Amino acid sequence: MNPESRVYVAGHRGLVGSAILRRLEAEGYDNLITRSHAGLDLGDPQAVDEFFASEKPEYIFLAAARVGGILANDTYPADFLRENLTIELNSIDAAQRHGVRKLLFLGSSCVYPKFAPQPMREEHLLTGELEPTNRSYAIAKIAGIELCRAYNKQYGADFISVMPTNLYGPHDDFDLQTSHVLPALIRKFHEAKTTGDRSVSVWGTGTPRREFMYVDDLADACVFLMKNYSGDEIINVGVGRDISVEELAILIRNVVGYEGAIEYDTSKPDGTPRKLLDVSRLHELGWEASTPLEEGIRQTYEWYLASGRRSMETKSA
Ligand code: GFB
Repeated sequence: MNPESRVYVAGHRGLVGSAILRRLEAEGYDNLITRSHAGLDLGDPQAVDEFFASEKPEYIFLAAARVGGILANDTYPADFLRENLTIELNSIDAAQRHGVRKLLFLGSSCVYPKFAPQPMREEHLLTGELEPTNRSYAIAKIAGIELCRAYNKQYGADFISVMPTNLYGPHDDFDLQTSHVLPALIRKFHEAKTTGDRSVSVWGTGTPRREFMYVDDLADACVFLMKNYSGDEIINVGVGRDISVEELAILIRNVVGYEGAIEYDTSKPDGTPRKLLDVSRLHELGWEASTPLEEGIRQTYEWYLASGRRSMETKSA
């Protein structure tokens, strides 16, 4: 892959796809191909086929997906399963039939068993029961991994699968019903600071542990792996450290500058007790994350504030 290559970033308006696009643009790629959801429905096999026939992408970052936090996954399992399966099947199959040189598929750390040994190594895939709150999403992502492997084996394709840890950053979803914990807490603390609320509600017990990676680091890792790795083995992408939800809440409260209390709503699920990836395989390949968590949270909070200003400006324009 080089700056002249025809590179399709699927899902370029989302958290991950927008970061990959920024990363490639910064490196001078000038044959980037993108489509909004309205411009191309990846759930429609015929539309996908026509798009591949006309655009002839050589490299694909498959970052299009139905994603969401613990509540959205638990409430809409059929949507998460159906939409992710169809996106993966249509894109991966078309990539093979239209001679795409290489495809990078983005999975998720939730493909690993709920009680996998920590940190979770790539070989722990398919060794135990999944976490029930996101089993449908996880099974769709496991199917994506298997599609890549099967197309490599049967057709000699060069499709790789990358398992990112919990991600955050610019263009994240800040809707409290569908978002992940980090953007949700940025919004909750910011709104409580603005309105003067005496406390903020954090879901669950605060004890679950998660690993958080700034999405620009993930984008860098994806470009690195596209250039430097081929094979059937999945590759974990994370920072190698985790923190509890309680520690995260305190960190975000400090960044936002909120002085009220934190309350735990134990009617909401905790989900997996711990999710930390073993990233030694990625380190051996020669890549490590660089953005410290507090710095990434600051940048995300700044983006959140600016995006609020942008939407106010759009409304008043
Ligand atoms: O980020 P999150 O929604 O997803 O939740 P998962 C992580 C933890 O934060 C859970 C707690 O223990 C939540 O109960 N939490 C506390 C909150 N306050 C909040 C809040 O206001 N909003 C949210 N959303 N959580 C997802 C999977 O699991 O992780 C997906 O459902 C995917 O499939 C994604 O794998 C990366 O880490 O539990």
